[in-house]
Order: sequence, then structure tokens, then C-alpha cells
Amino acid sequence: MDNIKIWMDGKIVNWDEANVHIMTHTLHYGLGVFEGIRCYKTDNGSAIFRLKEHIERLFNSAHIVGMKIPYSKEAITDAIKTSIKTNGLEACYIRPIVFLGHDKFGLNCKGISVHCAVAVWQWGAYLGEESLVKGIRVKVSSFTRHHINISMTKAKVCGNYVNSILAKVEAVDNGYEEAILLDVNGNVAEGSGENIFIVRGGAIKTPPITSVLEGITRDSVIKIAADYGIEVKEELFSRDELYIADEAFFSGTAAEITPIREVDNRIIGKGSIGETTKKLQDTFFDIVKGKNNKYKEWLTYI
Ligand code: PPE
Repeated sequence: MDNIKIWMDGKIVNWDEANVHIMTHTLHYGLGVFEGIRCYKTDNGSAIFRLKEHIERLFNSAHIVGMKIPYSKEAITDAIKTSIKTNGLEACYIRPIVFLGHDKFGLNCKGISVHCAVAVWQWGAYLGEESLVKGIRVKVSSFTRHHINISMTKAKVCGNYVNSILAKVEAVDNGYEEAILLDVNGNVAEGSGENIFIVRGGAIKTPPITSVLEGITRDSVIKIAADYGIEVKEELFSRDELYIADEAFFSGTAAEITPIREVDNRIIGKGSIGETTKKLQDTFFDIVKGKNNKYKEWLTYI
């Protein structure tokens, strides 16, 4: 990765120069916001998936935690396109981050400088090459998902991810590929970095946007399912309903649409990618690769 050039506060710099000071506020307290976006290779060149929505969420995240991004949405959009072009990448993952500087210290961060960077790199299948085809084994975490008045769950805040990391590492240490976190009431919330869906009796359910991130892939799945005449119910469900689901899958920018084949050592459905999951996943990949005209407005070509 060390040959990547990074956009930092308006300038493209070499990997070695993309540094911050040890007293960087965000490093100490976790108050920063970020995005995760993917750019795909299509027959008509590289295209960024739902860029506008990701930029919107970045600014919403900053607004929620009271940070003022010192660039316009257009400037960040241009920074992303420039980063991809400068690095000559056809397909990549895009990570814009907004963080606080080192010009002031302590919890009263009012008046501190706000900085922004964009990194891009090649990132293959998030949960392993076979995950998209075969599905993954997951574990319900011993760590609870955010309470809605403790962490601001509609904001993609750096510090929120400590909760995700605890769950992820616990799952991996126990031989699973991903964690599922329950909310404070014990209902299924989401994965460490993905939203979750179940299919049961032909109907699809996903937890409502309370303690979980307002996923852009989640929204795409809901729209794609509607095209197939399948309603997605945004409804709470418990872990035992997940155990008896016919199918389950994760959605996320990094994870794309990843089938879940096992939860807590219980086989889900046939133990392989389900029919509905496959249909949604195929359509999703057609869309991101520019092969579906209905959703062509979801792609920003560069
Ligand atoms: N929930 C969480 C907690 C989450 O972090 C993500 C994205 C999602 C749901 C799905 O949201 P969306 O990408 O808009 O569909 N997680 C990002 C970070 C992953 C990482 O390891 O870093 C991502 O997928 O880019």
C-alpha cells in the first residue's frame, strides 16, 4: 500500500508524507467521522457507487457530532475522483476521513482545527475470497451494540468502531468470520461493519434504523428487493428468529452482499447461499458493474 498517494487537506501527498502529530485530538478521543465507498470497474470505465449518498452521510455524521467540515461537498467529491485518477486505480475502496487537529487539547474541542483526508486502495472481498459464494460463519457477540443515546448511531464516528473491533476480534478468536451484535434490548442489530437481513417464508426482514448504521447498501437491497415484488420489513427480531431463518446475509460497502451460512454453530437454511440472497447479490453486482440501466444514476463515472 505504501506507493499510494493520499489527498490531505487539499494536496496530493506521498504515502510517507501523509502524517499527523501525536497530539492529534482524534487519536486520543476518537471524535472523527469517516466514510467507506467503493469504486467498481465497468465496461465504460471506473464508477463510484452511490457517491452522492456517501458524501451526504459524511456531512451528516459531522453535523451530528458538531464538526464543521472545512470543504464543500463538491470539493470532497473532486478530492475522491482526483485520488482515484492519481493512483491509476480501476477499482478501489475509498476512505474519506474528517478529524480534529493538534492545535488544542482537552474535551472541549470547540475551536479546534478540522482536517480531511482521502485514501484509496484496492480491497478485495472483505470477508475472504470465498465468502461471497459460500457464505460465512458468524457468532452472536458478547458485546452489545450502541445504545442510541450513548453513541450517535447515524453518524459514522471513528470512536464508535471500538465496539465493532471488540466484537470482531472476539468472533475471529473463536474461529468465526464475523460477529453479530445485539442491541441493548437483546434484538439483532447488525454486524461489526455490516447491516443484516433475514429471509423467512419468502419475506425479508432487517432491523430498523435505531441502533444500527443507516447503510447505503442496506437501502440498495431494500430497493432491489422491491423490484422483485419482495417487501422488506424493517422490524426487530431476536437471535432465535435468526437461527430459524431460511436465509441470512450481510450488506455493506466493504462486505457487499455476503451470505451467512451458520450462526452460533447452527446451520442457516441449506448452509449455502440462499435463492433470494443469490438473486439480490447478482442484481447488486450487475448494478455496481454498470450492467443494469434502471439504477444507472447510482454510478458516478470518473
Ligand atoms: N453497519 C456498520 C457498523 C458499518 O460500519 C457499515 C459499513 C455498515 C453497517 C454498512 O453501511 P454501508 O457501507 O453504507 O452499506 N462499514 C464500512 C467499514 C468497514 C471497515 O472495516 O472499515 C464499510 O463497509 O465500508
